[in-house]
Amino acid sequence: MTATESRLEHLYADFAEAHLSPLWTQLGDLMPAAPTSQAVPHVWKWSALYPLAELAGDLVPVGRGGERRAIALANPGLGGLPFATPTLWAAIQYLGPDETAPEHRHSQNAFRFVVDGEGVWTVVDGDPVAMRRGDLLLTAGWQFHGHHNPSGRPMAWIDGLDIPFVHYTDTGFFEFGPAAVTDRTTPPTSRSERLWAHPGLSPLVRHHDTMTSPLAAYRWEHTDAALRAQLDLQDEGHPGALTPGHAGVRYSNPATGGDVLPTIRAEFHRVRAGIQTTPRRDVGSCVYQVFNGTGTFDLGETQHPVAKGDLVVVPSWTPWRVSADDELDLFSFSDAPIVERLGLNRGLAVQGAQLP
Ligand code: 1HN
Repeated sequence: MTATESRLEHLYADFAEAHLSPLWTQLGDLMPAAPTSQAVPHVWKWSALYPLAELAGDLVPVGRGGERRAIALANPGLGGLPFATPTLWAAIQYLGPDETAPEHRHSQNAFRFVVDGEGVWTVVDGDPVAMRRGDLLLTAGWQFHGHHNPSGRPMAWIDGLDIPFVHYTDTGFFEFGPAAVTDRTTPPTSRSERLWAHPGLSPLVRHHDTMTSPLAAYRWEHTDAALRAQLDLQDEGHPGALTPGHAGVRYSNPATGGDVLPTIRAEFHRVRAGIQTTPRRDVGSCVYQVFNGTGTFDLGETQHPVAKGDLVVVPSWTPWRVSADDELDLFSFSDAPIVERLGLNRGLAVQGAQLP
């Protein structure tokens, strides 16, 4: 070893001792030419998830402390962390007959999406919100919420939260509420819908929070009708669908037209039988759940057949597309509001999205 090499070795040892780290050895890792996510494309099959949630229902009580019988998707690329992507948390939650998930609130924003079943009410800041097949239900950060199941049948749904983002930014607070939900009535329509779910009409009430939708429930009848209309209009020769055979809607805040939550975007897509979507790659990560139908997700180099209930993670900058075998209905959520508000968006359709 030359004298210089020996002095360099000491320099690196001194850096480590002093908790310092030289950029020149790490630039490629810290600043790749394009995003290289640690998260990997992955599919969780509903046929595997649901029986495990059912088993947890038999064996694990739900109550104060544990709070929720929710089983999170742990992306195989994220070293065992209970995170679906670097920003998004996703889980299957299961509530048995006559069970209650106690009230609490947290900074993390949350939603539920129901792939099947009904019979649970989620009580959001005292407003009982029925949960039914195809509905998107919101719980914005710091709203008290608990769930109860008076239906006599178990129910499962998916939860999506910005837990990883709040974790990495050290911005989370949490508070317990009552162990029993405050309002156990079971109205078919929440107070938030009675105020806010009239198309094109905003009530003349105070609503100062512009980052969070005041509407707690987006009902399947409306989503389904909007998608059907897009495809019908296309058939009639009018502009409507996104691309031929592919209809899409974004769930929006009726007060602003913006995203439903400050950190999470939610969408629903319908792809006709035999149609393949335009390949894309986007900055930021996304999770899909198959609501109905069968098809194949191409994620980078890999192909994944999917069926009802399956959950698919598309990491940042992964080229992907979907092909529908029969008509394919897809719910999706992403961290796009974070990416867009911070000016980091570089979404690309077609160009750059090379797929085999
Ligand atoms: C939560 O409150 C729910 O309300 C679901 O259903 C998952 C994960 C971590 C912390 C709070 C819910 C959660 C959660």
